[in-house]
Amino acid sequence: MSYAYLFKYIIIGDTGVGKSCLLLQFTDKRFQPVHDLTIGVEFGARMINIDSKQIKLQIWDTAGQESFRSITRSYYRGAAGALLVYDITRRETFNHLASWLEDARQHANPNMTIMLIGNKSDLTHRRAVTTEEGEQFAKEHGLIFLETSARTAHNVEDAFINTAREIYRKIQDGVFDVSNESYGIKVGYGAGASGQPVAKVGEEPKKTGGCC
Ligand SMILES: Nc1nc2c(ncn2[C@@H]2O[C@H](COP(=O)(O)OP(=O)(O)O)[C@@H](O)[C@H]2O)c(=O)[nH]1
Ligand SMILES: [Mg+2]
Repeated sequence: MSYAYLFKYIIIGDTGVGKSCLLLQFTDKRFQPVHDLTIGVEFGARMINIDSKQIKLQIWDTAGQESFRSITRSYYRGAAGALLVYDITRRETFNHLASWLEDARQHANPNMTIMLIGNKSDLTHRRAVTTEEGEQFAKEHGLIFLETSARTAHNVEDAFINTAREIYRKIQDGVFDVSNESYGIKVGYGAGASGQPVAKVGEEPKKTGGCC
């Protein structure tokens, strides 16, 4: 299926916070209580619509364990968006956010959009991190924030779609050189009848050589 843009996302955060479940809920609209541990990196894709444009999200789901951190790092570079996930019932996953952000800042492009997600919002009786703490952390670090439940699907669509809206807004504002795929954005064909690339917005002259 044709698209106006393709955005690459990466999902990061500690093991067990629900990264794979969030991806499955978004791509397949189902919750799988027992999910195999993600080994290395897996990916899913789904088409969404923003501003009457078809946008394909290509989402890379990473393993949270320290032993896979170096593999994960190599995926930051080509990502336009990141979902940084913690588990509202496990405070240590919230405490580790700073180290995940440090990794992202070091390895990703500086304009990558980061959505902070407090997952497992259905487990209210086991909550260990308040919504206000999540909001505060997001505000301090310039992130967008939502609490989600991969189990009930609460806010899962919004988490992925709001991130895409923000990336789309940055394209409109000319923040990215969209001809440079290392930003995690690909301009597609087909939304227009003319067969021309749909987006010319924010395009800059093509860079030669080097990266990023
Ligand atoms: N109650 C509840 N459990 C969840 C939710 N998301 C994930 N889980 C559970 O948390 C565990 C870890 O999920 P998984 O997606 O494998 O975590 P990952 O290691 O971050 O990919 C699994 O047992 C899931 O069933 C959620 O929103 N609510
Ligand atoms: Mg996983």
